[in-house]
Amino acid sequence: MDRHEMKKAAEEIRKMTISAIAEAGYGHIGGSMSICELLAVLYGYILKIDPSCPQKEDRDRLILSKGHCGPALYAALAWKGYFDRELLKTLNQNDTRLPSHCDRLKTPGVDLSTGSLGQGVSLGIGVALGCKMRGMKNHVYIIVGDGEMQEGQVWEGIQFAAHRRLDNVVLIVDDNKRQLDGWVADICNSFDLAQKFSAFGFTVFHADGKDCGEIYDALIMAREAEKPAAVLLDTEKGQGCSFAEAADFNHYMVVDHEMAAEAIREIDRRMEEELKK
Ligand SMILES: Cc1ncc(C[n+]2csc(CCOP(=O)(O)OP(=O)(O)O)c2C)c(N)n1
Ligand SMILES: [Mg+2]
Repeated sequence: MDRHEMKKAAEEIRKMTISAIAEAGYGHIGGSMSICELLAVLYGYILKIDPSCPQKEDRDRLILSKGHCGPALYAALAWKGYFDRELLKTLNQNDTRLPSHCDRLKTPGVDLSTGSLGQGVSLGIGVALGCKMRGMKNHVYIIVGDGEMQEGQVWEGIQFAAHRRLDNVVLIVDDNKRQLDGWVADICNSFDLAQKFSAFGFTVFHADGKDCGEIYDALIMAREAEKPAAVLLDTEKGQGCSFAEAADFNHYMVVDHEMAAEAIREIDRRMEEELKK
């Protein structure tokens, strides 16, 4: 797998996300930035999907349980060819097909409506059970926030997936250390997520969430595991976007065109350096 190509895709998705949020004027930048590498690997190399047939029955499913990060998912879907990139300019506008939070009835490629934290996990596990019951061989990938892991509903779902040995479930935690208004460890510590997942009957994998190669390897192993799998991604909220990395509060920010242009210039510089390696 070409790591440069994966990184290029991640940076492209990052730039598209920043531009879309700047066009809207504000948005959930922090948690969108921390999943750009993950989305590039999923949409570029892992998901068995067909953008020309978004409803294909036996497709893999991708559920963004942290549905407030819709902007990054839309950028990845546009990058993959589900719709025209121009549509990203309508993010969160009146009557848009790209609302701030994910809506499966509005956006081609969105498998589940999300935004109420916790629900995407239990709904996604229900989808995985349904796929199994129909004898399908696909996988259901669920992206959950580290703050979101505080929701009780998440653990009900995890227990159920383990009980039914749903080996088609891959639950990916975006461990960016921050939730809405502070550090997860200060607000309500999750303690050792790997130990908790193991105790609940999941197989656990780790990856550096900035390293596309590591993400790819972890997802491949998770997909092949004989039990439901969790992938814990070590990320940074705002990652790869200069103004978001620098901000004390980066969950949701006002973003103007100048900020976006500067951040994009930096990404381009970084990519040039990367390609020289
Ligand atoms: C049930 C529920 N409670 C509260 C919120 C408001 N809310 C939106 S995002 C967020 C913080 C989520 O933190 P985390 O899961 O860590 O996501 P990330 O850091 O990736 O943005 C909160 C509290 C919500 N969307 N749903
Ligand atoms: Mg978080």
